Amino acid sequence: MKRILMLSLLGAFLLAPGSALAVEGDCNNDGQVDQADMDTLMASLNQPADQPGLANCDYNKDGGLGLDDVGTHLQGQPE
Ligand SMILES: [Ca+2]
Ligand SMILES: [Ca+2]
Repeated sequence: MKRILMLSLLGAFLLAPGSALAVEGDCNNDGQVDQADMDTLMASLNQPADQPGLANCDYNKDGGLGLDDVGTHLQGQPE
C-alpha cells in the first residue's frame, strides 16, 4: 500500500505541468540555465548541494559542489 502511494506521488511529480521539475544546470533555481548559474556554482564551491537549486548543479551526485561539477557545467554551456 505504501509502495503504491509512493509510486503515485512519483508519477504526479514527473507528470506535473510547468513543473517543479529540477532543471539540470539551473544552480539558482530560476528555471533558466545561464551565466547566473555559473556564478552561483562558483560562489557555492565546496559547499553541500543540499538546496533545490544547488542540487541541480551537483552533476556527479556526490552531495557537494566541486570543480568536477563546474567542469560538467561548462561542457553544457553554449559559448
Ligand atoms: Ca538559473
Ligand atoms: Ca558534486
